Amino acid sequence: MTDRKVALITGITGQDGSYLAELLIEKGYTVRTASLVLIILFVVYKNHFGQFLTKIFIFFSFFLSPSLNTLPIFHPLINQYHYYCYYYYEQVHGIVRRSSCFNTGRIDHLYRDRHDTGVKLFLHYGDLCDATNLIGIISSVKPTEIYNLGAMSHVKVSFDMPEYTADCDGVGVLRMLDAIRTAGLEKEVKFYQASTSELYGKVQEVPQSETTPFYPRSPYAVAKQYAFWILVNYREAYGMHLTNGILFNHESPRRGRTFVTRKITCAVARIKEGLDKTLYLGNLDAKRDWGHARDYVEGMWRMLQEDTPDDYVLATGETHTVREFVEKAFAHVGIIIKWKGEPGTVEEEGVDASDESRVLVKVDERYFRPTEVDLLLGNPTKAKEKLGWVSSTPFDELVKEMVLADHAMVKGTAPDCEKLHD
Ligand code: NAP
Ligand code: G4F
Repeated sequence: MTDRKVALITGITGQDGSYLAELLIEKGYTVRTASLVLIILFVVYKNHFGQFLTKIFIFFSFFLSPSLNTLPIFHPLINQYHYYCYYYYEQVHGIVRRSSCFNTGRIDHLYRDRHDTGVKLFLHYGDLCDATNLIGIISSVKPTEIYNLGAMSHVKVSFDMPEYTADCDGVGVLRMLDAIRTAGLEKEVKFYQASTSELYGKVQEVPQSETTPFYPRSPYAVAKQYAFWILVNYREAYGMHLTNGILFNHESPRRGRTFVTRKITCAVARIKEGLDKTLYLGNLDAKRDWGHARDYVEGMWRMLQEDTPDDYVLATGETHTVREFVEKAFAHVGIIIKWKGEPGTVEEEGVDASDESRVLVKVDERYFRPTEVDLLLGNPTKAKEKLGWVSSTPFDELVKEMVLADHAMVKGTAPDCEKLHD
């Protein structure tokens, strides 16, 4: 393994990809740029500073570079002289799918034109279904860490597009692993695979941990199960540093709007502002272990800092129903939901407790799944003990942050990071 730090993220335009790119840039993946620039400056001006001071400085800039890099006083120098060590500046790379309109809304705040100084994020067109393209990108970028977050990630949609889901989410991982081997980087790269709690499906024990048997319940989960095992096989067969992160649901204001949490918080904001009347949902009794995406990308990073690859569950250790999420989200805009009708049927509805003629939530069977995952509850003990990782955003805080963000967006006081609609 090398001490270069060059990360490549597939799925960088998605929720997790955007938080991870932010995290890696924040973590100072440009550390060596700072030290190199400063060394060059001191060597060039050594007569000015004197030999002794220069040697001392070089010594400290190698060993204390992380702290030097974070000092704002050095930022103008780093930006001005970055071309002396351009190589080290190209630290975070992302693969973006070609689209007829911009799909980079979640990372636009990180992206700068390549002709500018101090560029930290580089984007490449690519697709997990195109092996030649993946070999080309991996061979030229020569990453030291790959985070494979790209996927057709919607469970319900996977029933409509099972073959594509298998290709992208299952075989796509095989393509990535073989691209690493083709590029001759199997001893250089640490690889993270975005595995999922959906693998537990029809759960065989509660709570679920790394040792719980899998029982996938959707084409999405079956594809991800192939990905999980091909990774384990390549790890054992070729001694590669490959890690599965079995992540339970994690949400944020950047969550896609067709996932249930964001669908709810968007609707709550629009109903509050009088733009919509009713929110239509499927199974209100499904239970999920919901954390915050920002916490979970920190866990992904920690997994790849380990010397030995392994598989880890990331979860909060708490579970809540969709119904509870709905109640809490409406409560944040001052609306109390009262449930009426036969629970668990399409007859059930949620009305405004202060004006029962206002039907705010209805059940639409269009959102039911052919096979459902009723209960997910993770046991994150291994991640806590080995990585020192814990989920730090409580459920109430997560719901509140999402509602406030969507309310601000609907009122036009905050930007809309993407324009997808359910
Ligand atoms: P997301 O917001 O749906 O993002 C998915 C990303 O994958 C997007 O950047 C998307 O590009 C990209 N993508 C889709 N098809 C691709 C293809 N054929 N080739 C290359 N890229 C492709 O998902 P997320 O919530 O960030 O989740 C990230 C990963 O973690 C996914 O693999 C997901 O299955 C997994 N996961 C998520 C959770 C969760 O609760 N969020 C839990 C467990 C596992 P576009 O922007 O162009 O669509
Ligand atoms: O928000 P969801 O669509 O997420 P789901 O199916 O749990 O999958 C997410 O988490 C997985 C990790 O466990 C990831 F691997 C996956 O990529 C994705 O990020 O649905 C959550 C629950 C389900 O039980 C669903 O049936 O909410 C229920 N639900 C009820 N009404 C609904 C709706 N889900 C959606 N999307 N839309 C509804 O109207």
